[in-house]
Amino acid sequence: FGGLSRRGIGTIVPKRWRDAANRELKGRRDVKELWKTSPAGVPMDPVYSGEREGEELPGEFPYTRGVYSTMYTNRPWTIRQYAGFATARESNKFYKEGLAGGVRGLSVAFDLATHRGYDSDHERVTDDVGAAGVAIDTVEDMKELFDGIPLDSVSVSMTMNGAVLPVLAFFIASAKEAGVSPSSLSGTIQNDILKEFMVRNTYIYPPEPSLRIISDIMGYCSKHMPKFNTISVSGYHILRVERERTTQLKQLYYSRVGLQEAGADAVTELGFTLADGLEYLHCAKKAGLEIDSIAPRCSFFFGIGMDFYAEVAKLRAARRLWARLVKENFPEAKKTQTFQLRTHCQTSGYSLTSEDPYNNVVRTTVEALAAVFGGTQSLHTNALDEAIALPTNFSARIARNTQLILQQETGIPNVADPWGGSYMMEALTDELESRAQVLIREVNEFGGMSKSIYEGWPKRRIEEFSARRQARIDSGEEVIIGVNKHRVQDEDGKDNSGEDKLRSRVPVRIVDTRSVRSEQVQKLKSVRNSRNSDQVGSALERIRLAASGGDNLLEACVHAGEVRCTLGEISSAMEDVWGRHRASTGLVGGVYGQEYSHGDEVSKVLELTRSFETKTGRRPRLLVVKLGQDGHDRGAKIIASGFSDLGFDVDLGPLFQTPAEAARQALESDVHVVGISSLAAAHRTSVPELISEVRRGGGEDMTFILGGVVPEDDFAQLQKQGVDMIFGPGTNVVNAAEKVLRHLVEVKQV
Ligand code: DCA
Repeated sequence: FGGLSRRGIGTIVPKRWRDAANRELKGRRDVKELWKTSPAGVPMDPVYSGEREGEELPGEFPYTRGVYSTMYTNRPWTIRQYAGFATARESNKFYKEGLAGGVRGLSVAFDLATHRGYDSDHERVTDDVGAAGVAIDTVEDMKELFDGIPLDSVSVSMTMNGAVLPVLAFFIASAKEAGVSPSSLSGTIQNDILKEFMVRNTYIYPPEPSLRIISDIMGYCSKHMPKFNTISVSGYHILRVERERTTQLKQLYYSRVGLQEAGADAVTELGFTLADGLEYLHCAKKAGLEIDSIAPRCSFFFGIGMDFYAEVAKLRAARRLWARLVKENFPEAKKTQTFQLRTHCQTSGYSLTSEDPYNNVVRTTVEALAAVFGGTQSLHTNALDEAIALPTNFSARIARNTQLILQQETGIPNVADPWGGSYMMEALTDELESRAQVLIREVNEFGGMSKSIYEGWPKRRIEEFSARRQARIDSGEEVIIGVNKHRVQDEDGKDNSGEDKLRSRVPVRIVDTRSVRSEQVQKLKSVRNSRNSDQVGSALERIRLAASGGDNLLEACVHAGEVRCTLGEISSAMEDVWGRHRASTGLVGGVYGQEYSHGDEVSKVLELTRSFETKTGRRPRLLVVKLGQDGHDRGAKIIASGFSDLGFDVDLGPLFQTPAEAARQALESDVHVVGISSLAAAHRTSVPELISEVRRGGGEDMTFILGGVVPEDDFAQLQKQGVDMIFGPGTNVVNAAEKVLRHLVEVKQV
């Protein structure tokens, strides 16, 4: 065997690594097969080491170099593309095409109605059904979603946090009906409610019962579903929430929470995510569960942005820090897997631009490389059009092929942790680890993550950072090619003003939410007509009792699913006991103005707002609203705090408003401008509805501005319906404020 270790090309593969690799291979392969050659024929070892006493190798505690000894040399990462839209039938077709094209695991995106626990026929979700993900109302939908897909061999991840109980229950019940027992199901449920309170807002219940749900799921799965990951503690959203587009669901736009120093945003993501993870383990322990029965099925989810080296180091630091934290916090832990941080990664939605969108292929490739060099277990690569709409078949294929090319053409999977031993990478890993530790200490001083979240400081910190970063991008300090530098028009030598025209046109997928909704309403009717109402009544009563204490909630929900209770019924049975959580809306002030480096532009806008006030007797007043069930409010908050720093009097509407509720608020506050932030395709129906409600109520002169993810093809229609200005991702807040002021004065003659 010795001949396979080649002194002379830099390393000897230590015997202890070969022994560990053999254990991992479980006799299924000969370890010699892990020695490969590069695509051009250069021989390569599966691992390289510095031949130093006591040095850490891949697969060894604290897992800096990877959770497996063999890593991709034995099994490459899972290509897991997040997808889902319209009906279960259409999504099923999309999944099957993906699997046939090389996707290895599924990842389901649900629509916002499902996330928030509403059936498709509920009055609050008229525009949300099937828009940002697939609509699921009953077990029947879930059966259709996985029809013909072998659930005992394909692992399924589901991004669900609010309505996590009915969704997981429907998954279990539908698998059982397809002949697959819960014990054979592999996959992951996101189930990370703390970050919903921090950033994404798709919660339903208050924090305390929400945490109880997590423990109940962990308890049920540790007994009945040993292969299923019960949580995916998610940093992705923490890091990049701002340009959120929920479309493809994954909340595609995540704010780049930027600290000032390079790499510091990775620290925020790392610190808060690991602190969340610890909190969940503590809760489960408090609920009587053993650490070694739950922690091995606790997984993570990180976003990977353009800060290449820092992102690689982030994953290495995450594993090391997690292993050490678990050891420190749970001295009783024994199982190896308890200490191992296994993670999914997604390339950053925030880094995608709607301007010059083919650049996004390059960005995604670079980010995918960072995830792979960092040792991710599973990866989603974004499609090039995700800053504009849901991926088309074409863009989804390119995204998937990006990973296939990395796996099959480059030789990258030939080596475990190729960066191990690099002076730079090891130093960066140490740096990120120690900075994240400081943040985690701060959380501990506050009494843990739940307490910190109730106090609101992590959210404020994230919002401050994202306002700062937006200011840096707007002032050009942070370069985004095609957005604040080398814009398409710049190269043509034309005027830079007509922002909307700059976007290169790409074909977009449009979901006809009206027809999805009417199909779902029909399906709901037929389920309701064919079930036994006594069974339904007693199943829902059992859930209420379980919610008041007692039975395992997931067990009660599986039963409810089986007798065809709907998602909305199950959710509201728990709401009867716990109520629905309402978040307060607050603004961070002063941050944008301070950070924006072109003081002269800010002064110019402030001058305009002052002269507006002198002339009209009050400051220009703006109401920022979000309509429907889209809870991604980072963009709305940045606009609100940016405009406020520029002299506007800003109101921020509560989340989840209907058009009528938003119109009432606009009229009561007598605002000059209503700014609607739309990331989940609500603009086509909700926006015109809001405008006509305002007009009907007497607000004939009100100005309407729309921001977020709006395909260019919709611009003309929206303008006809009364939208005065449309600002897409990448809009400079100072320029937008100036345009709005000029519009008020010159067009509306306020
Ligand atoms: N040698 C031996 N076995 C290996 C190796 C290797 N080099 N690499 C992986 N495996 C095994 C694992 O042990 C695992 O087996 P198990 O199920 O018996 O434990 C199996 O292969 C699958 O590998 P894993 O690394 O767990 O990868 P995934 O199944 O893709 O899971 C994970 C990744 C992050 C843990 C999961 O939570 C996930 O898929 N998350 C996705 C979340 C998501 O999609 N979010 C969307 C927003």
